[in-house]
Amino acid sequence: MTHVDLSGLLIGAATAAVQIEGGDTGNQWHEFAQVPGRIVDGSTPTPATDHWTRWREDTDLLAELNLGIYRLGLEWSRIEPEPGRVDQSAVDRYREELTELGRRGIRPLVTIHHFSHPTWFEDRGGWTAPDAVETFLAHVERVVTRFGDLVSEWVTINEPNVYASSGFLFGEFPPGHTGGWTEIRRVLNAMARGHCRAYHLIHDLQPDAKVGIAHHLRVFAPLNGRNPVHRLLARTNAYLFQEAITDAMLGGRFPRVLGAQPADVTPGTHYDYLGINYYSRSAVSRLADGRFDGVSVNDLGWEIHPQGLVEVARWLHGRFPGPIWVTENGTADRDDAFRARFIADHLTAMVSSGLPFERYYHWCLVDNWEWAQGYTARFGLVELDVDTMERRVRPSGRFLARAVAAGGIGDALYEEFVAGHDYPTTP
Ligand code: IFM
Repeated sequence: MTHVDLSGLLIGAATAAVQIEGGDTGNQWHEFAQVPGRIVDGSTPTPATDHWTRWREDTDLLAELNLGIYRLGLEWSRIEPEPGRVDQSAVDRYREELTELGRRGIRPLVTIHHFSHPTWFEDRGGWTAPDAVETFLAHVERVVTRFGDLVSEWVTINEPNVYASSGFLFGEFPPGHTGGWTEIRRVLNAMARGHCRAYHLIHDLQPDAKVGIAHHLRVFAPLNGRNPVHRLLARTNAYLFQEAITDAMLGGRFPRVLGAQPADVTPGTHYDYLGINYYSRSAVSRLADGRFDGVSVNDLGWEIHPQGLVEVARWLHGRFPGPIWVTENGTADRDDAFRARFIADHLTAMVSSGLPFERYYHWCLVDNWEWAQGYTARFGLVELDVDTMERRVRPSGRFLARAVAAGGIGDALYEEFVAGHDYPTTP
């Protein structure tokens, strides 16, 4: 069956400040990217997509694509370039953009921490510093008091598990450490405390706010289902990578593996929605990611496994009931060969699941600066010419726009954009 009814879903796009804005030299990614070899194409987050100056054009694109919701980040280092000093011109610039989104009827969901923060915070130890949580909370309060009249939906922290593992185990994110669990635990413990306390702080300031995290969840499957070691490792990876931190952040309950229960966090509900960033499945035979043979993959070699979105959402919802917002889902597809199919397959899986999916934010709007992948991974509904900064809507962008306008994917739309556009597969 090809027809999918999308009338019960709000559909939009998601972005992150450093990945699109360009021109900010005060964040730790700017510094990290200066060292040759860290970013695959040698690029830095300037100019990214130059959204800082081209935001009106990008807002036009959101409207052109019929997207009624938009997830964006506020860059901490722009707002507080030095400890305690607020840059009013940055606040004004963000307010202008948020005001325009409101005028267009595009509802913003604002991320407060998305992998980046000021260099001065990083230099003090970042999330491993003893006062990290208090420093973050001061920033949260600053942001909510300055933007709360324009924003009522917040993501406190994006993908704490990716931030901690990439920055403190794999060395691919700043600070580029390859240590072990001790540092990761400190980071995760601080981020979870920061989120739980921010949840209450935001509600004190804005009782009707909707607050959550954007949690990176993946499927961990044993490479060989009959191998008990693979099965055990798949369980272990899932627990250490995403399950323990879920309990701490959403339930305020810190499993021992994340350190002691903090005195300032009481177990209870710490979310208003379940934010899920979903991309792929891992085939596990060791403590690192692997992949099955003969599966569909994107340009980065990530398995495309739409049903996995339902699987992780069912697990999360079973543990923490609530409305589900897919805060990110998308794929690296430079030639736009299969993105429309990817979107159709994930939306179909969501809608047929019977789970309370309320929103879908596609990652991302315009091809962006993809952290350690630089400009090489193309996730956009809109193609970016990195030399001219020219934007061009891809066919998959037009497909999504038409699906939103029609309230579903009908047979004709499916035939035009999806049929015959198959995924690449591995041998
Ligand atoms: O670009 C990232 C984003 O910042 C966090 N989630 C995954 C995306 C694709 O890799």
